[in-house]
Amino acid sequence: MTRRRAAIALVMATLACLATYPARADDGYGLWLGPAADTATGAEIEVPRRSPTIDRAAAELRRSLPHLPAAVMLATSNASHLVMLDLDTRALGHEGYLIREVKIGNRPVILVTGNSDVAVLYGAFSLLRHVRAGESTAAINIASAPAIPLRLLNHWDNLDGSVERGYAGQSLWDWWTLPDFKDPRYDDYARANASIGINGTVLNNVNAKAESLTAPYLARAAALADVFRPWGIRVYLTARFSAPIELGGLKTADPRDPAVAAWWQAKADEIYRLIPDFGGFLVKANSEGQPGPRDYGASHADGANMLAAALRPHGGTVLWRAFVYADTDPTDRAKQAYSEFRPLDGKFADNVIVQVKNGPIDFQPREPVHPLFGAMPRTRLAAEFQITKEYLGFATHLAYLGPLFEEALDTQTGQARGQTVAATLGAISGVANIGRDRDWAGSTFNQANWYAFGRLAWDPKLSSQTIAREWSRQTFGNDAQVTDTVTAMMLRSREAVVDYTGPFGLAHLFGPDHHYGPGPWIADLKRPEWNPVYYHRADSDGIGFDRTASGSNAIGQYAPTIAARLARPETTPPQFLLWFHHLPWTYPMPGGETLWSAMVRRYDHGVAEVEAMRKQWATLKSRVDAERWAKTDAYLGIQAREARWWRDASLTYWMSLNHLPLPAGSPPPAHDLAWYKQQRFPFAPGAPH
Ligand code: BDP
Repeated sequence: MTRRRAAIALVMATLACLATYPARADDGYGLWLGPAADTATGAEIEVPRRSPTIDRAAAELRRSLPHLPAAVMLATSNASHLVMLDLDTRALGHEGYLIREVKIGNRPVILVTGNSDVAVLYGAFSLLRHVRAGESTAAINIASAPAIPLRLLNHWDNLDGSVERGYAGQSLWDWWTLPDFKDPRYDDYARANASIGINGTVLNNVNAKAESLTAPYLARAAALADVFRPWGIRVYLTARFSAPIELGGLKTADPRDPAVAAWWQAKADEIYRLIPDFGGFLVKANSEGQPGPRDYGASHADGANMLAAALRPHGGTVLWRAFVYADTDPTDRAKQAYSEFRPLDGKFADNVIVQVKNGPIDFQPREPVHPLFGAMPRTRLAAEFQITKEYLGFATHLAYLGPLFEEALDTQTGQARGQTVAATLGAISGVANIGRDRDWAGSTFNQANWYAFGRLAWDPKLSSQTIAREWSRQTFGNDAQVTDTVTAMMLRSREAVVDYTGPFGLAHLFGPDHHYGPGPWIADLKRPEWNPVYYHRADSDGIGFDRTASGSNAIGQYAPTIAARLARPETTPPQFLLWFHHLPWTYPMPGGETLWSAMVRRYDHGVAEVEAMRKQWATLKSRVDAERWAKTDAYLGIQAREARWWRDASLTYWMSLNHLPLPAGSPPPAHDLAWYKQQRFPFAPGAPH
């Protein structure tokens, strides 16, 4: 090739590249906040009174807000400049904000205000969202206050750096180099959380180690708390109930023993000397082998109240988990938390919050809501969701959880007129999906789940669709085709996972321990309720768990109006059919087809949905930066393969029981049942150790 032709070829190749890859590579580190602007943006920001928090709000606007026709003023509502405006900010509470165009000394000013510095910070992030969405600031007037006071991430991070059910690399917290080295990433983490209104973080695993309460680890937690404080984020720790024995050398951890209470009181005092705004303890007690008050014949309320008394002088809170089940109760695992906690309503101290998983079993792709919501009117409750996708395909499957969170939060409890689950909450916790991966969450789309959790925790009335659009625009820019396509993919994604893993309310069909892949045939684990067969109860005649009065009567734990609907399969929402009913394979479904053929159709639909998402994503190749495009594309490939595997393995197994053929047009599974049963995944990520 002559030099000239080579040069032309080079130019052509470059042009082709430019045409295909419009944006520079983006490794996703900037999350929905985008990469840092290279230069100042020109927006005029006025700050009458500075503080570490207000400074952060100002820096945020200086770095990302474009020039606006009016200056932006960041000031708390008590600032002298604002007196003559006579704003009524009482309804905003401590954290709510107001963004309004006002006149100050005859000048138009976009005022961002609230009753505290952190409220102003939240307002600044809200203004950025507004402008990034392409909305005008003329006559802007936005007021917003959080619906739920405590909005927390729960990290299941271990002191050795591993993360239980974590699929985004090692723990962010480098306990080994803390407190001397404060990785700048800790600040970036807090900033991202503040941008969506998260105001607390539990640093360590609910399967807790007592060592996290020793002086060296408390000093490390204090270093993190110092970084998070200006962002309005308080640190919480999990507390191992037997710590007085393990660390204090006591003979017992009985909550009624004064020496035990004194040990916790001294520990709380020690913590607050280091972390004056320490949030409190999260406790998993008498659950899956964790120690707790029941070991001594004391109740959950006895245990929680003893810890609450230690925190009370300092203003701390105990989050006591209701995730309990025991093999001593043979009836139905779905009933156990209610059976143990409902009788304790009114017995918990007022700085105790009982933290209830969104569903009665365990973070399945779909569960009905937990019957405890609305059923403990004299107890503060938290809802616990899993943001990390333990049961929805780990990091690789695209599953937008906005619809899952929304569905639970919007559900009517039936306990009080018009009461939704969201309305019963004093706190909300999300098990974090964050690790040391460059993109934080293991994939770009997993970032959306962190984002959606925070946005819904602030305002449970937001729709998951609105949040998806908002996230897409901030993450990929304002190209309408990208926003529409990404939103459409996101909105179909969770239902696809439900369909290919377990339609119609089937649940807990996952491989043991690691929970990767299908294992509906598993029947030999030690405890009955660890086995998938316990949940689906399939045999040659039918499938599903009878939770009506003729079965475990779990429906009796719901409010009477809800229970009445669940009592009969015809009035049970189809998505929960097999959760509540055991039905013949030939049960006639509403459209006339049999249950079996409807099930197969759903499995097939789940697989087809993933193919559809792949095709949608392919159309964005020239519109999304190459790095994020390629990773998502590869992950969708994994998901397509694994969706097919789930469908094939499940159908093969069901057919081994019901001996029914596949409906016409449904492709035969790729392997026989023995092949699926033989698959082993000893190094699957996230398993506890
Ligand atoms: C289950 C997880 C397990 C957790 C447990 C919990 O498999 O790793 O420890 O929940 O929430 O879903 O305590």
